[in-house]
Amino acid sequence: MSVVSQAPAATVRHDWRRDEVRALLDLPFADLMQRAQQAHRQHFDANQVQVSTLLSIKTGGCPEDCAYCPQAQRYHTGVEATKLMDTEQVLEKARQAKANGATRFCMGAAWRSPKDRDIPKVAAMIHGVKAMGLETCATLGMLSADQARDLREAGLDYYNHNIDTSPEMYGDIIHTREFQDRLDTLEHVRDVGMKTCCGGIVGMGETRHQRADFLRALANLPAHPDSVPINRLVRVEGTPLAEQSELDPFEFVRTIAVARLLMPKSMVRLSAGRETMSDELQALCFLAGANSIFYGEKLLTTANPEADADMQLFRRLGIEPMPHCETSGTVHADIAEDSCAA
Ligand code: SAM
Ligand code: DTB
Ligand code: SF4
Repeated sequence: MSVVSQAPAATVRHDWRRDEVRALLDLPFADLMQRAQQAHRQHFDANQVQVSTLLSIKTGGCPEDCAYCPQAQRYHTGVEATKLMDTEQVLEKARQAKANGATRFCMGAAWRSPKDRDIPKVAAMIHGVKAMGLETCATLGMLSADQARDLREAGLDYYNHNIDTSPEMYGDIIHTREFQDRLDTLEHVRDVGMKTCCGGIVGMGETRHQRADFLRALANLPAHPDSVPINRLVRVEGTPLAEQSELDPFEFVRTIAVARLLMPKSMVRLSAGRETMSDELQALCFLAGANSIFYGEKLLTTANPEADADMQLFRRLGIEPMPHCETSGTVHADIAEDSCAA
């Protein structure tokens, strides 16, 4: 208790110790939820959730060995490898996403890193999506400094690149690139002024201590990620983690709550894994400070809840989609709506 009370939890810090984070994860559930709510309401309207749509612009056939991933070529998951989509097809999907109320469009590719020749094609997609008034996000694997600059110049707002798990556990999950490679890509992204989207996966067999270390690693990055996707492992047949036992749902909620406390101004995304969550569990995640979701029936290759089900859940909980000018965490709900160009 003493470790927790010494640290005002909702301040923006980059020097979290593992025992402090662990102490937050260990709080009685009601105390943790109350603190997370308080931090959430300090920076956001607790009744607004940001809506992103995800599109796989290049699926499967990935040379990497991420133990959770249905798109790794070496696992037999039934995912068919495709080529990079045509720009016009991508733009059509973005138009649909916008018509359905998304404010951010995230394009994902199953690459270790993009080839330089891919960059102009992706740049054209980004340019077109941005021109529709959507926020743009991409997740294409590792980036060089030059690639990050080119994507920024094409109008990319966010780059998603996850640390995925704690530094300690990383080597058990991925062998084809290092934790440091991830940090390097994040640095290239920050250096060109793009916003970072960085989080990871829980439920891969980690201990609570390792979850604390995963959260600590995120919060101690040189800048807090603007968006923090917290994915619950989707157990896909054929991957090494297919038989992993399910994480206690309250542990998942605790992870969200501590992410909210450590990174109070960031968007915390209740990301993969919602398809198998009850409405009640998702509501608890929103109460814990999650304020973003992926909307639309598919993530990259796995299922997401039906759009109608999400809209119904929003209605039942009195949640409104967040206009995109409020996603930085610095614009409080009290600020007049007319200052928002969304
Ligand atoms: N290939 C790029 C990379 O790995 O950086 C981008 C796409 S990759 C699919 C994006 C993220 O999706 C991963 O970092 C991981 O966090 C998440 N992800 C992949 N498979 C998942 C699964 N089965 N369950 C939960 N999250 C998953
Ligand atoms: C993130 O952290 N989660 C999203 C997004 N970033 C790209 C991807 C989830 C993928 C889940 C497995 C699949 O659908 O293939
Ligand atoms: Fe490839 Fe990304 Fe999947 Fe890893 S997570 S196997 S890099 S698509």
